[in-house]
Amino acid sequence: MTIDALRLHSLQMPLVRPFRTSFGTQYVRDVMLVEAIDSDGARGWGECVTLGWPGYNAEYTAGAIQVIKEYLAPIVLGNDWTPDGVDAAMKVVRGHHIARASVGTAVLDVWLRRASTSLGDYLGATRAEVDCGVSVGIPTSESIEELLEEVGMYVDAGYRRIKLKIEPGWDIEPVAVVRERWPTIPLQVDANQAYSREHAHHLARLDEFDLLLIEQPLEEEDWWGHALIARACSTPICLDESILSTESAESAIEFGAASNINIKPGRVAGFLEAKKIHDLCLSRKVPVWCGGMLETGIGRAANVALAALPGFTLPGDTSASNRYYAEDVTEPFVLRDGRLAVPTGPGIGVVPIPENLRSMAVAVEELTSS
Ligand code: NPQ
Ligand code: MG
Repeated sequence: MTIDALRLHSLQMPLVRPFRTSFGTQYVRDVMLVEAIDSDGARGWGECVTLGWPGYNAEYTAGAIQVIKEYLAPIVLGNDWTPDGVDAAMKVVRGHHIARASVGTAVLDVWLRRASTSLGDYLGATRAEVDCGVSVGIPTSESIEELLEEVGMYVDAGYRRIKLKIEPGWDIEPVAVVRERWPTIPLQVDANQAYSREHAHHLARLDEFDLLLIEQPLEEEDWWGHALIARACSTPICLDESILSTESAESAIEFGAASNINIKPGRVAGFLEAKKIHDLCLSRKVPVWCGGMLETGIGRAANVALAALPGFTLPGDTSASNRYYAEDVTEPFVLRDGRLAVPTGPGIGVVPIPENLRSMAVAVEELTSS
């Protein structure tokens, strides 16, 4: 299967409500969708899950586009690929995992559609639907009432797990109030690297709220720090930004830095690596769950297939389309009984709705081997 062209579709998608985390507030999602076209005209899609600026990690959308144009497209275009072959070939580009994942997933999608195989089947999904959680930002007003209103809306919608963004100054009180209102709901927090090692005893105060996990309290590369926090807290520590590969997942487990892992295919440079991390964690009895990067239906479809693997035993941030967008670029993913159905069609099982793609796109760049 020879890839003749890559089309980079840049979309601006307004969020239904501001999404504030410890690293800033997002009002619009800078989306980039990679469309891969093979020599027979078959097409595949991959979502580049970078933010518009390096707030979550060091990658950002304009940078990913440049790395794809300058370094990844010359590797991929005009050559014949298998899914693992293209991922391996792009490893010559150090880092830039999200950029590599977006191209590798588009190529994987073409390959799967030609083989009439769904991504779920290819990865080893064992479920037809997945339990869904939801990530709740810090209210821009920092009003507890506003937080309770938003959480209440998601509980009423049927989400099976609530995740609260926290940062120093917005942690103990909001968690206590939500736990008091909903004493038994599965509840966890995500700090997005906002704390330091000196906060170990402060974070241990969260132990009284029966949380599923505390996600990424410290900076990406602070392995020893996360081991220290894990010793200070009885609440399990989960890593997100720190886990870049199967080797870092194994290191996190062996160092005692994490007792469960948030898997994001973009962050680990693709779905094949995501599956490898799943398989390692399954063998070590370490629970995993599927993280979210406010994907459109393109990335969401693929994430839901991954979340259907047996080791994904915690609800993921695989929320419905309407959690973030009034209108999705694909048919919307709709929550039913707190779950999303795994797409069954070939490849990722969805495609952009042409008129939505046209109306949401702010730029399209076509890269060919000539
Ligand atoms: C996390 N996601 O788990 C990330 C953080 C995050 C659902 O909390 C634009 C694109 C804005 C991706 C804001 C969730 C984002 C983003 C926050 C990811 O750490
Ligand atoms: Mg996170």
